[in-house]
Amino acid sequence: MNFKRSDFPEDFLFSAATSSYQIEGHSFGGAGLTHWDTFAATPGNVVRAENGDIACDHYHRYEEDLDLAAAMGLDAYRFSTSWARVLPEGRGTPNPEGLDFYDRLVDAMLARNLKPMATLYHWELPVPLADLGGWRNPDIAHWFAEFTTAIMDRIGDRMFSVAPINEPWCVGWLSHFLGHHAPGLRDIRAAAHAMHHVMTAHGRSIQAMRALGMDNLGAVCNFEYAHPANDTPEAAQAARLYDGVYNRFFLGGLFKGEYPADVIEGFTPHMPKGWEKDFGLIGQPLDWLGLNYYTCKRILPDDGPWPGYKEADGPLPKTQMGWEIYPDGLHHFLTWTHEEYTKGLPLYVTESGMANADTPDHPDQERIDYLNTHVAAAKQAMDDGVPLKGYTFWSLLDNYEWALGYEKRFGLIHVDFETLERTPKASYHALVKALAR
Ligand code: IFM
Repeated sequence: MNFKRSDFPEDFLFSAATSSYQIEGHSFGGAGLTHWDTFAATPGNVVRAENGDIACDHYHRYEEDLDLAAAMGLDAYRFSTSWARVLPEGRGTPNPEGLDFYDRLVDAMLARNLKPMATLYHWELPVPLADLGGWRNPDIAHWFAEFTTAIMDRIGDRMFSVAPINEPWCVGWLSHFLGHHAPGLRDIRAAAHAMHHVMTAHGRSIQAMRALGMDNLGAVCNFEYAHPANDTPEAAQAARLYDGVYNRFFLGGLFKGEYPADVIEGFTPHMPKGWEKDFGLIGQPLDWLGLNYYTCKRILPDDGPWPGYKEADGPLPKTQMGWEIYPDGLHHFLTWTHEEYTKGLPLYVTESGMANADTPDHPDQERIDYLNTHVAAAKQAMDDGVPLKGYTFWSLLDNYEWALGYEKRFGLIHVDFETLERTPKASYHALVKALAR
């Protein structure tokens, strides 16, 4: 690596992230069915119809995985809690095995001096709630607060930090407008409802954790830099709207008490009744904001109904996901978020990384380069005055990349999905050197 720990302040936190459904093995420990189980069981939704039944079997191998995280020199570990593992019916009686698992997992982090950074929801909605409309139903804010209390009542005393929901754009737009993720809807009304309810659920969850006396609570949003694909004013306008839907909608709700006018123009006929009155709930005071960043997009205008844009191919080198590598975007979002929205609130990079078609003995130079250039962009933002407090690599392990199955490898540690053997990649070893004290 071309950075080292001593380039950063003493209290700067390096961490790696995973999420429950992507690594745990959802068939173990009495977890209830999630909408990812039914989505994956529907032909055509997921590559080879793969699901999270076994995943990395982290449920049984978490000690080994946390040993590897600690040996990398990390300060913290960002994980998520599965709603359906804790409350198999989504509400009501908790699954004792689920609560015990997260209890053991958190203690195992603390035993290794890894600060637990939790996310409550990383996309696996219990099916009994999906049957009631899931994120389209306004009651989800109350259901989510019940889940928040159920899990945090058990482990909240040992959290370093908690965010309610990972990547609201994915829960809302990707899953209800683009239909790429569960529940696979392609409907503007469903998307407008889900995008608003994800915000109200965030607010209720923060309230529930404050009621438990918890602090260091934040939110985690994802960002994509939108380049107009050509020099026309139409492409500039299309890119601006892409930025509105992706980047400005959720920050506006959380920090400005409003959604951006260009998005609301398209959403107004489809928003849930009374949405304008919810900003008091949505804008609960936060202690930090997390930014997940991977790539940029090239945007063109498109015929047809709002939003009337489409993606075009871009010229930069791409990862296994087909995503262009654009570290300047990370610098942009850190400085822009700080200046326009959070104005001094601590920021964290809560995910960044790349997928590659790795084998255990791959030289891994592409990932080392990706990490170097993105960490440098974050450091530059700090030097420019952004209060960045930590940087999280996605991901600790190769894992279930949702609709793309197990083929896209984001891990610092290679996982053989036949034998479940873990093999640290060259990027892992480079980080061990960079993060040494
Ligand atoms: O694997 C995902 C993760 O679940 C959320 N953020 C982006 C990652 C890579 O696509």
